[in-house]
Amino acid sequence: MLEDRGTDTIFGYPGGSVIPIYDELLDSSVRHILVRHEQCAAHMADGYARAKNMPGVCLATSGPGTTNLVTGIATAYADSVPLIALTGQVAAGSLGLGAFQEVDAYSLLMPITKHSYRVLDVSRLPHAVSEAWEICRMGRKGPVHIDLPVDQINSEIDEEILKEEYGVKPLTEDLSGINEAVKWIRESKRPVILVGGGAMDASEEVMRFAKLTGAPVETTLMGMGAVPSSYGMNLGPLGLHGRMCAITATREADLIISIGSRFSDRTYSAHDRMECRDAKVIHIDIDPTEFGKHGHPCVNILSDAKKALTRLICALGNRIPDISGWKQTVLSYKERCTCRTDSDSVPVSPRRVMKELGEIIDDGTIVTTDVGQNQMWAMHYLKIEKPRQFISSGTFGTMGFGLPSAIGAKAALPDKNVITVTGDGGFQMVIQELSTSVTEDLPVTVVLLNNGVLGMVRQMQKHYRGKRYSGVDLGNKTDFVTVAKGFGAVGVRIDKPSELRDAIKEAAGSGRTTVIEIKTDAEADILPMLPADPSIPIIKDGCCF
Ligand SMILES: Cc1ncc(C[n+]2csc(CCOP(=O)(O)OP(=O)(O)O)c2C)c(N)n1
Repeated sequence: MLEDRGTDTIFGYPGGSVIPIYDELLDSSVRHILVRHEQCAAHMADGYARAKNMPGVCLATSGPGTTNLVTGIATAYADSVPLIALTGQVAAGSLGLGAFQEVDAYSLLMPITKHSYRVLDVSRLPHAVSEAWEICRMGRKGPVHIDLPVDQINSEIDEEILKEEYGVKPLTEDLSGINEAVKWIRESKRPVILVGGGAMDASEEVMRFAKLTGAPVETTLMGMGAVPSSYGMNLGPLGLHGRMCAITATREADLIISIGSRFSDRTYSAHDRMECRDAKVIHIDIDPTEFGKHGHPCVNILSDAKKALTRLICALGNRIPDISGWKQTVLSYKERCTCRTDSDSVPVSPRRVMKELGEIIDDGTIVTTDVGQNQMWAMHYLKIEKPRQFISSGTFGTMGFGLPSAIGAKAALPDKNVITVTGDGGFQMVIQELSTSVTEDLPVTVVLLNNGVLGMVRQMQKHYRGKRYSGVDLGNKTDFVTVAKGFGAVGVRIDKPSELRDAIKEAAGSGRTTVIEIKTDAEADILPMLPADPSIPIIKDGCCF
């Protein structure tokens, strides 16, 4: 059934309870990617799904195989990524008896999936697969779990059952707020458009809306790529480490038009909230549970972003207020928001890495990131022009996401150049997947910012704990070039900024998995940084006005 629906790749790791599935895989067209740790099977399926915009599938055996999937599934759930997680289970008749490798996977995964099926009778399997496929993609996307007791997947199914039709309940929509939204847009003198991950499939409509209203645009981490970085009125990312021009514009706005963003604490901080308390909010979202969290007067439009924007554009017509003064103001903020990225310093400045990397990113490139300073530097400085070109773990902030999600993206779109930006902490959580990348011939380029520390945590200790560094020193003993070679990949060490561009270019064009280890400055901070406590001032440096 998955094959019929277009699944061409499954990321997994076998064990006794899923041997029947592995046996069937031999006779199917589906490619199986054997990972080195199940967490990475879920991250790879996640990267595949984000890059290709179709469900990713991961597969693990019962017990420890299933528990190893948990972080990867939670990551996909938190970022609304469509995934199907198949887990083996002990025989239906042994459930609850503490059989070998039994775990209550259904309960374990229920809070981090949109739905969880336990197939106690194989005749219900087609129903579960068919619904899972629909549920993971419809409305707010997310993972669905199917638990498969081994005796059931070992038994035969009546072919007639496969012909049955299954349906899921249509989505509820409420577009009744459109007229009020139009009124608010026409009254607004200082609107901003906040674009989140929910707008990823509506980038054309977002651009039409942005150009029609002329309102400045800012994105969340998940919204990167939904609006091209090169669009003049794109102020860049909002958030804890966002751009000061976007942060300042939001604070001065009288109307925030949010498209597929959920006002998370990392994007829309207590700092921002304090400053723009009186701003109104037009909130377009497919998930009604996200409405009202921001505490502003609001109009909520419960709908898919594409549909809501099409209606809104039509209802606005050409009666658009003149906001040229506001546009000039925010553009002057944008001009002041410039940072030096050309430093020749050694150890290398992470900003310089982003500058050099940025020069080689084209439409055929996908960038994934890990979590930490490396991720925030990538978000802050890379120019991303297309939807689904930038893949990062937002809400769950999962270290170790970068490399496996890159491998998943490469499996999804083999013609793309896939580059992952990572730190030495996160990379070492999943470093074994270099072996998967090499063995399965899914080459990716790893841009490793090796600062020898858990940089993001260290940065917080530096600023909030008076430089009392605790538990953040990774030491500088690991030779990543040798480790890369040990896995059959290419390893390159960069000490000088001038060597960066050629090294990245060569790696990307080589068709081989390459780790580019760049010794970076542990003292470099990603700024600005907005403290969680709004009474503490924003920490800035020379490039934040
Ligand atoms: C699995 C996991 N454990 C812990 C954290 C908390 N955390 C967030 S960023 C960070 C440091 C990351 O260090 P590194 O990978 O070296 O990247 P850097 O910040 O130096 O770029 C830590 C420990 C996390 N996000 N995920």
